Amino acid sequence: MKALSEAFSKLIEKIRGTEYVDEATLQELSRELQRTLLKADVPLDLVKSFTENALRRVREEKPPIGIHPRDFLIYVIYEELIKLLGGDGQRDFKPAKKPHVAMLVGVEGSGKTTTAAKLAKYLARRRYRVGLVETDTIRPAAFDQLKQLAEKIGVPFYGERDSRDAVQIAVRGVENFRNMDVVIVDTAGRHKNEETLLQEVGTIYNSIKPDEVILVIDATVGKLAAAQAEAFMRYLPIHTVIITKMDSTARGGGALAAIAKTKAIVKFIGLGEDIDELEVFNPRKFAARVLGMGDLDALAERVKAVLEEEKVLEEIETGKFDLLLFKKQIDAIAKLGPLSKVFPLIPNVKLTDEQVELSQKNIKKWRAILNSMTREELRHPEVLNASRIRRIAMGAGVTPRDVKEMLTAYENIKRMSKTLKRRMKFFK
Ligand SMILES: Nc1nc2c(ncn2[C@@H]2O[C@H](COP(=O)(O)OP(=O)(O)OP(=O)(O)O)[C@@H](O)[C@H]2O)c(=O)[nH]1
Ligand SMILES: [Mg+2]
Repeated sequence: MKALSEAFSKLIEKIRGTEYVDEATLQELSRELQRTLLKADVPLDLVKSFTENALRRVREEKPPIGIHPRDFLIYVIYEELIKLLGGDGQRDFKPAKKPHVAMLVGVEGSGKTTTAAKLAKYLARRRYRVGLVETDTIRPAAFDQLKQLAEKIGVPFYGERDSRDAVQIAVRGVENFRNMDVVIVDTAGRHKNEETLLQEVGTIYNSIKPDEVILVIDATVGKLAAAQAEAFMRYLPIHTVIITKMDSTARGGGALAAIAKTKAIVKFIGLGEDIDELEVFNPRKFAARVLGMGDLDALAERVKAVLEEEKVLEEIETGKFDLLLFKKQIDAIAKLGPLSKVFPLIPNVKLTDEQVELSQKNIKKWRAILNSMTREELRHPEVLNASRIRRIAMGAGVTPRDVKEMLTAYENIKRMSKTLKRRMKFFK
């Protein structure tokens, strides 16, 4: 994890230090990006598609207005990295029924028993009543291992020290905790061979029909995580994945990417041996950490706002321009930050300081006015009459004259819209 973020941070530093992002620079950066991803053990096909996508986007999409090419490059790498890690989406643990039965499976030493306890603690802290069940009858110390962890975190435990029948322990354990919110069932990892292990967890699955099967994978296996997941998937469904030991390897990124490719969802990552070292996996946060930049989301927001703005301009060009679209556009522009910073970057728009200041003031006022309008008024500006304008002005804390001025500006833009080309000309 540390090695990975060091490699990526170096790359980002390099990009930040480049003055021009020309083709030669792009080629060099892309080779370095590939090396970094391969070092993280990201599967080769994903490395290729990652760099190809990033390069194509940088070449084709072009930095939006006001965004420096190198910032755009960082933004693209950031967004592609998030995609590589499984994308945005809900990952928190939300039990849908009572009890929610979760079963942990995984190969020997992957961290199942430790993770069962970590998860129990995580949930207990969120006020869920949790029960822990140990079904490992093969490793002699498994019973005591989980029992002790359960006592340490104050969560009830079920196990049968002398039983040899993992399936029956699972059934009785789930029955024993039927009044709990969540039951976590730990399974064996050590077995005669892979086949008998997979058969056993398959049988336990069919006997207790858990709501969630969680595959626990050791991050040090890197890209082999996918093959491991697929092996288990032949015997039982894998709903979610927890990747452990992210703290002790540079291959964690590869494991995460390989799992994302199987479409299984990584919900948590383990970051140490301690019982508290479990974290909800958030690809966005993780990518930002790996790239070693705190302000990435601010950059992403800015790029998205500009892209949104450009999209609105396109919509304007196609002619469906009502006040709702006008409002969307004003909102997008407002998000770009101080206009004094934005305008100098737009080609062919030269404004005096007073004009910039006036635009800034107008934007504030216009947002207030637009926010005081009903959806019907935004959609069909023609319904606006004197009494509606008075009501809107009152709501926005402006004069009816301000409202009329905004409407005039809107009408002008609408008229100009045929020739408007990706420029915020109307603020002239
Ligand atoms: N550094 C680190 N070590 C971990 C993490 N999770 C588990 N471990 C360690 O990995 C080792 C194996 O953990 P267990 O929880 O016993 O693994 P298991 O899958 O239950 O093992 P079997 O029951 O034998 O299959 C222990 O020494 C744990 O302390 C983690 O996130 N980071
Ligand atoms: Mg175990």
